[in-house]
Amino acid sequence: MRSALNETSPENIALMDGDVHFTYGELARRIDRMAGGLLAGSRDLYEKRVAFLVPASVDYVIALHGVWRAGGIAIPLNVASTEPEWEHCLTSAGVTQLLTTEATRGSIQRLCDRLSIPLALVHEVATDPPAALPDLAPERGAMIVFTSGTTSKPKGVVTTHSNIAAQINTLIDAWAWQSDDVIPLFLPLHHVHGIINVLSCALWAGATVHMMPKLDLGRLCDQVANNVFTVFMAVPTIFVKLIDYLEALEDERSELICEGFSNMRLNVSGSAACPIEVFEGWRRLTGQVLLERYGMTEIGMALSNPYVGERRPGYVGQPLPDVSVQLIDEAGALVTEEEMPGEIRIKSPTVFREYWGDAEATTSSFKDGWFCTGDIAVFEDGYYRIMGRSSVDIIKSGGYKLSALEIENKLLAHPDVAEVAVVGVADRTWGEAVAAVVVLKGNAGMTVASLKAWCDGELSPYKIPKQLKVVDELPRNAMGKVTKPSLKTLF
Ligand code: MLC
Ligand code: AMP
Repeated sequence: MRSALNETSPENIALMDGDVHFTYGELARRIDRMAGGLLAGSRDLYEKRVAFLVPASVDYVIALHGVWRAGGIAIPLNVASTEPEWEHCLTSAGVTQLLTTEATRGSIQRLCDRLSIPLALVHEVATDPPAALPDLAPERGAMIVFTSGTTSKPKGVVTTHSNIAAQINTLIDAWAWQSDDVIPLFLPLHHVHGIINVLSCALWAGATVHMMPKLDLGRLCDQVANNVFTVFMAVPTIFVKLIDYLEALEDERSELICEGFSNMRLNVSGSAACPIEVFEGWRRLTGQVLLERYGMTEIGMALSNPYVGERRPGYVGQPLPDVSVQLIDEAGALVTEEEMPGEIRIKSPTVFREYWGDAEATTSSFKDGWFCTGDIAVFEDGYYRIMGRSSVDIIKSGGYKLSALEIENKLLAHPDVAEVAVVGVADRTWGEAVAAVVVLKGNAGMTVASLKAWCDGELSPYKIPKQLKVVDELPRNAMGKVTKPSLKTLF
């Protein structure tokens, strides 16, 4: 893979960063200069891990592609994380260099100094590229994305150049990406939805991406009303927020924006279950029939409603090309009958190589060569429907996958907390909201506000509990294990 950047029309606009545009030709030159600077005279970075803390901007793309081009493994960090969270990523992945910007340097400089990781600003690194950049075998590691799971700390998912190429190609074909597409990118750029489905597909197709460092509904809708975009991709929470926003506007303005959405060729929802009310609400307002798809950091996208054909509300469609799907029941047998639930297992060229530095977790996540997703689905009348997850310890809030165990471990460090259990409770906006059930020490008191204040700087804002119940004791089963499903009824 050269660098996953379309090379057929160098004069086409690849990126809009605020009011400034960058053509494909200009971007390719900047990426090569970045690669040259990272190589600093050596021939190849040989999978050296280079992390970057860069907001959505042209610098982000230069950092990501520059590392790829130089043969390193790119590790995009969450700009909203806290120092302990970054420290886990940097140390567990053995990061040896960090790239950042003037705006973000202040928040990570102290950590890099403490960990003795050299830090550089993206624009300072670039030099003249060497005559030859390394030739990259497809099976070489390209990226590590950190994802939460059933373990306390997030795991680093390593994808190869070949995995990334397969993840992009399958979507380009399935959703008919074209070089005249224009898409807004407001999703976080440390997860595959933003990195692969939006940014990488667009840059491979030769399309234009509008980089937005933050979701700003007003500014976004101004551009939608001006018919700037042809494709729109978001998580269900964003469609909920948009529906509320549009319904609160005066009729004339709302109609203009809805027409802008209606004129697009494709609106996609994913990363969490799209409630049928949201699917219907969006169709009522904009006329767009949302295309819902299902994916995961470890596998890219696996199931999708059709681009042409029936998009069924509440369903995630069929396997994408080259993706094989099995449902396995609790007894470990292949589900062969319709309407019988089973765990989704995947075999596909899109499936990741390994969890970085965790051979045991890698091995145990595969059975007979199939990746075990932990998601439960049924197959009904030609379409898959996601029913939930096998683990109560995984919470999906606003599209982010959160580990209840990670949040519990942090809350246990609170001086007044004796015991704690964290669960996800149904929430109209977030899908699931983080809720904590706490047993306090002695006569201590606690409110949601005081808990939130304590969590500030310890946990990324979206992991901080939104609801709290103080109880005398946690309900446990005969084995002494907290019965989490029963806790959800407290809220
Ligand atoms: C923000 N907040 C959240 C939250 N996002 N709370 C819970 N869950 C979330 N996801 C809280 C903040 O802590 C803050 O709380 C308040 O909301 C306002 O913060 P904000 O940053 O201004 O919110 P907003 O910009 O509106 O962010 C909402 C969002 C964002 C939906 C745009 O969460 C988002 O970008 N989510 C997408 C995540 C994603 O891309 N996932 C894909 C993973 S890959 P307070 O208390 O301080 O006011 C994957 C595979 C696949 O899943 O299939 O795609
Ligand atoms: P992540 O680990 O952040 O990549 O999140 C992947 C998880 O998001 C999957 O394992 C599912 O649980 C969930 N997910 C993604 N898309 C959908 C969808 N369309 N419906 C339901 N859950 C989804």
